[in-house]
Amino acid sequence: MAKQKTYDEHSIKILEGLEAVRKRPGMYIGSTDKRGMHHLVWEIVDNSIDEIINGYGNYIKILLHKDGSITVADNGRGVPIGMHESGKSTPEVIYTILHAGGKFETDGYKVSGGLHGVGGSVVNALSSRMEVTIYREGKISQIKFRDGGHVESPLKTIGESKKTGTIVTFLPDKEIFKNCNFSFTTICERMQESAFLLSNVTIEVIDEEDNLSAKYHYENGIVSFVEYMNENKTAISKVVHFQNTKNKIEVEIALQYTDSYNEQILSFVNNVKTGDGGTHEVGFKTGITKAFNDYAKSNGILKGKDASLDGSDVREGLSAIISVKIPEELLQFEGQTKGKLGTSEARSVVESITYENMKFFLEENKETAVGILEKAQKSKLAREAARKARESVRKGGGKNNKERILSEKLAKATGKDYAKNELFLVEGDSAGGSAKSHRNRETQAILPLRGKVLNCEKASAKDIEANAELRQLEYAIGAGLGPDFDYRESNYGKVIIMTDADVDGSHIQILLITFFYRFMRPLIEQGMLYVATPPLYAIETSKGKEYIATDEELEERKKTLKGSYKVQRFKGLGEMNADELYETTMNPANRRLYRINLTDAAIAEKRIHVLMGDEVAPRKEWINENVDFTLEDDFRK
Ligand code: 28G
Repeated sequence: MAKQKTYDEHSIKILEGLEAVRKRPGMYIGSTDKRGMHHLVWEIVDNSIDEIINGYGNYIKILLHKDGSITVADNGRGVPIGMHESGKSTPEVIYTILHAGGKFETDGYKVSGGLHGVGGSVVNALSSRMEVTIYREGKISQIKFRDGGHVESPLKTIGESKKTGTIVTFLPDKEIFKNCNFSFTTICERMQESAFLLSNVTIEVIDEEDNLSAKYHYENGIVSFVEYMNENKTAISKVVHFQNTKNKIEVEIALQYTDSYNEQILSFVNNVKTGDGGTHEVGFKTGITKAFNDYAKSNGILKGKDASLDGSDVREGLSAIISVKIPEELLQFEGQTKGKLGTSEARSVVESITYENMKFFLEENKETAVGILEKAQKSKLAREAARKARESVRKGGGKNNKERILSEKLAKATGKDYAKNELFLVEGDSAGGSAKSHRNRETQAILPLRGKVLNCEKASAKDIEANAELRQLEYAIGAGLGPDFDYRESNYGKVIIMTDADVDGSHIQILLITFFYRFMRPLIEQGMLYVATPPLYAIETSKGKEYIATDEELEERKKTLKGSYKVQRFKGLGEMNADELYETTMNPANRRLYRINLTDAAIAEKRIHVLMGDEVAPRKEWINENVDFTLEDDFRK
């Protein structure tokens, strides 16, 4: 008979497991910054979502407490409370034993989302305090942990109740997550998305510190999601909604056309966002392009064999949600963050379901079909005209005009290794002047921007051409616009937005990021767009001057400073002298750049709606609720 491990040996093994998580948190939650800390919340909430998807419960509540801890509660069946064969209670096992299948495991393809109980122990390991309260079998039971998963008080009954459900409270370990706090807005954005995907579930988020609350409940799921995406746009079709299952892959899609010039497609696999798309998105795009081209040809709208519409023409003005459910054995994810679906079966399944349903929709809604096709044809003409114009510029014609426009403001880099060159977009002529005078002339180019740039939320390529500031930007980068943009032709390997660290500055960041998101998206996809983070403070001591990036770092530094010192707060770039600006914010040896990713950009775009929308009400609300929350806040880690 195999020797049984003693209770103590067993406990030591468990603590070693939790310790491994604390040693390399990045392996389990990606990072230990703000994003990583929010990952803890997603892990716990995912357990509630799994319970609800299994058919138990319809309500999730999240409370952000004043002390930095957070509570997640659901009304599912409650975690089982029986004893495990090891002599420990089931909740103790669930929250202390590492389960296989961490999302960031390095074995390649692992399921993201939808694994029961995974993550609870990881969250416990990274928390200085965790409490699990369970309503089940007529009782209220509770277990408490401290310092990364050590049992402080084993599971015991603390009361009676007829309710069922699970409540988890945890305080992320400050040693691991330095200077981080939970963001009400970030949690709300994610929970709203979950509520759209799980129709008829109520998700409530409450911030006890700032007295904010939000409640999400959508009866019509992803149809409501598309309506929400198009809230401030003018629709030119009704919402098209279809679902079907083939080869064990379940597909649900909602889409609607608007009169805007942009496409917005969000995709999900097993309720988890696939930020980098993948086979399901590819299948959707192929299917919808084919449906429109077939319809247009068989109805005499497109004639001749080479006159077909490109995918990007057919998607102009399209908003869509693609939600697929794939069984575990077929799931494959790709890419660094595993945000891209790799399952190849999903491509053909989504393509054929999309094609069949869109063909049917177009046949049944001829007027809408013709409207969308007219728009797609205009897009095609505009695309061809833009390409011809660019070609003629490249061949020399029109070059003088372009040169003249550029010479006015752009201070170029002299180096010819374009990938090494950097374009700084600088808020204000005075900071622009400083940046020009002290830059590294070989690799750094400066384009000063005067005040707020155009809001591109609803702009077309034509609007960009009509706007002097954005036209300069387009020409400076020199790689085209919209569907014709080709990042390989960019004159710069990095484009760096440099604004004041104030509300106007972050507003300009949001406007610029939205411009890039809408008209030069591959630049973001390729990781070529950055935000500079100028220091907020300078401290002058007898030993000299030093620069401090954030409020938190200032407080830390003050603790260690002896003798007298002077603190200067930089309200804008213009308050630094040119040398300071270069050394702190532009010099690659010292600066900190924040790289914009697609998620940041999508958030910026959504925020612009609220910030700039025609409706006064949401704007006021936004300012009231988010005065402390700008994108900039996310950039300063
Ligand atoms: C509040 C914050 C996070 C949860 C449940 C419910 C059950 C459960 C959770 O079972 C063991 C292992 C895999 C199924 C299951 C209750 C069956 C019967 C549950 C949560 C059993 C864990 N009764 N609710 N875990 N699994 N909510 N919310 O964590 O096979 S976790």
